[in-house]
Amino acid sequence: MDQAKVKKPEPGYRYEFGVDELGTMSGCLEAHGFAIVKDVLPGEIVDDLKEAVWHGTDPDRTLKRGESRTRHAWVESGPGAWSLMEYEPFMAVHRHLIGTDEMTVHRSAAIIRMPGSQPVGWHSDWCGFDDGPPQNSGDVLNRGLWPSGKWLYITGSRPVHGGLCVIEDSHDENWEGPEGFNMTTDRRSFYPADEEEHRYAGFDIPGLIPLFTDPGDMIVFAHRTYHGAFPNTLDEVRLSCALGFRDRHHEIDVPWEIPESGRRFLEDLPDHLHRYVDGYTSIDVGWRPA
Ligand SMILES: O=C(O)CCC(=O)C(=O)O
Ligand SMILES: [Fe+2]
Repeated sequence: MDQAKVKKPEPGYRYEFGVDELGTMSGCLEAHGFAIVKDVLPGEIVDDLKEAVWHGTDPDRTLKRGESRTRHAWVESGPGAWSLMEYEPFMAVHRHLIGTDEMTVHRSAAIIRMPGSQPVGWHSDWCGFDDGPPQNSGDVLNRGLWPSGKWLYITGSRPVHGGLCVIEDSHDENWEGPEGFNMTTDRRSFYPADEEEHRYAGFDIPGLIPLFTDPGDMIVFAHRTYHGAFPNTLDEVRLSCALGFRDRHHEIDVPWEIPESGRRFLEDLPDHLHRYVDGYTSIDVGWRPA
């Protein structure tokens, strides 16, 4: 597929909103499973975040062409990441999405995708299709019903640059996969009906919405929404990060010890931001049941 030919979609409804249109933004999120909030961050903050993504994810700049790396619990990497909580217009979007100002940091991540990096196969981040005993950290943290994706693509999202895409309406409980595709056994992904089960990573899918965003925009999607990312075909590094919250009254009893970097974060975080870490769980992505 020639990614350069992929056009910005016109699905017949509005999915881009200003920071002063959060009510209609939520309407789109509820109806179609995704929305874009335009210009949440000014250029200076975007520039600081680029530094913070490198610092938290690949401080020695060792990544090579074709590689990608994800830093989990990126908020723990230092002031460059956590000071995002001091930027009120950003926090206002989160208060709106979570429905309260009593929020605690839930999950955060930063991703670097080098030129030539591979696509991200289709998946839902939600782990609530199965409600059995948790098998990994995702089963512990990703079974909530609040919006899962709250991404900042701080080098912009474009198909040629490893941009994000979603499938419209795929957040619906009764969604059975795109036409011509079967759901995987775990329901976290889908694959062409005439192939063996796997996580599909192609982009010829009915309902596909390739997202085109500017560096200060926020991409929001619902907990079940299926999404994937194009390969990065440009000679420019793709950077993205996310810092998400949950209602602090939604307590999560985690089976792991808070790792060292999480303990240091809680110690170093300035007092005025402590209101956002009541019940903070950090993450141990290697955790498995005994
Ligand atoms: O890198 C991307 O664009 C998508 C990442 C993603 O969906 C994830 O980390 O769950
Ligand atoms: Fe995802």
